[in-house]
Amino acid sequence: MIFSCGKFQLDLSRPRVMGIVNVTPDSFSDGGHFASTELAIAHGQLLVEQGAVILDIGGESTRPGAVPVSLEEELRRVIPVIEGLAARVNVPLSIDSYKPEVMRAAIAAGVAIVNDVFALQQPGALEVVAASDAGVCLMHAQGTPQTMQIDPQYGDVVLDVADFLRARLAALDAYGIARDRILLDPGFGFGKSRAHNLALLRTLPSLCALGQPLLVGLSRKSVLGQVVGGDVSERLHASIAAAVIAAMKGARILRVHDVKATVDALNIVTAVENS
Ligand code: PT1
Repeated sequence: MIFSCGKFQLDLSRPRVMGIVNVTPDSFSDGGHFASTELAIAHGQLLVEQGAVILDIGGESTRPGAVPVSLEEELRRVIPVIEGLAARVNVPLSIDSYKPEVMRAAIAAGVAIVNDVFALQQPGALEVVAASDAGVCLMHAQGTPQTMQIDPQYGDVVLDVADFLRARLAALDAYGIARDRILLDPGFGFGKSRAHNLALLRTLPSLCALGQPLLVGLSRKSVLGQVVGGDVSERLHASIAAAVIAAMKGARILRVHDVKATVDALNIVTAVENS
C-alpha cells in the first residue's frame, strides 16, 4: 500500500504517525509572527526526530466551538512555517485547511498533502488539488465546528459516514485525482456523540473496505475524556489506547500530538502483526 503525495511515496504497509503542528498566534504583540513561527518549526523538527513521517500544519482550529480565522491571518500563520519546515525536514508536510486559497499557497510553499476536514467541498477546492500532485485526506464532518457537537444525529453513523466518503471519492474521480493520492478519515469528534465515535472506532474495518488508507485522529479528543474523565492534559494513556485500537482495526495513519509515545506503541502493534 503506497500513498503518493507530491515527490513522496509513503509506504503504508504498517501504521504510521502524523505529528500535529499547530501554529498559534504570538503572545507578544510585536506586529510580527517571529516567535510563533520559530516555535512551530522547532516543534515540527522535534516530532520528525521522534518518528513522525508526516507533519500536519494548521493555522485555524476546527475543534468544537473554535472561532474562525480570516484567510489573511491563516496564511500569515502557516506559510512561514511551511517554508521553514520544507527546508529543514525530509517528510511530507500536510496543510490542515478547508480554504482553497490556503491550499494553493501551501502547495506552492512546499506541502505535499491537503488535509481537509470538509473533504474538498468548498468551491474551488477540488480544482486546486486536481491541478497539483498533492495527496489529499478526505474527512467526514457533520455541521461546522461552531455547532457540530449540539445533539448530532444519524440514521446509522457507520453507513452514513461510509456513504459520504464514497460520494466524495466519486467526486475526486471526476476530477482525475488518482486513488493512490487519497486518504479517508471518519472525522472523530466532528458532529459525533460519544456513542457515534465509539461505534466508528469499533467498526473501522468496514471503512477500510472502501479501499483507501484510513487516517484517524483521536489524540486528546473529548470522547476519550468522556470515558476516562479528566481534562485534555490527562488524556495521554487513553490516546495511546485509541491509536493502538485504530491501528489494529486497520488505520494506516494516526494523527497525534504525542509522537514518541504513539510511535513506540505502534512499533509493538507492527512487531506482533509481523511475528
Ligand atoms: C482529524 C482532525 C483533523 N482533527 C483530520 N484532520 C482535528 N484529517 C483537526 C474534541 O472532541 O480527526 N482528522 N484536523 C481537531 N479537531 C478536533 C475535534 C479536536 C474534536 C478536538 C475534538 O475534543
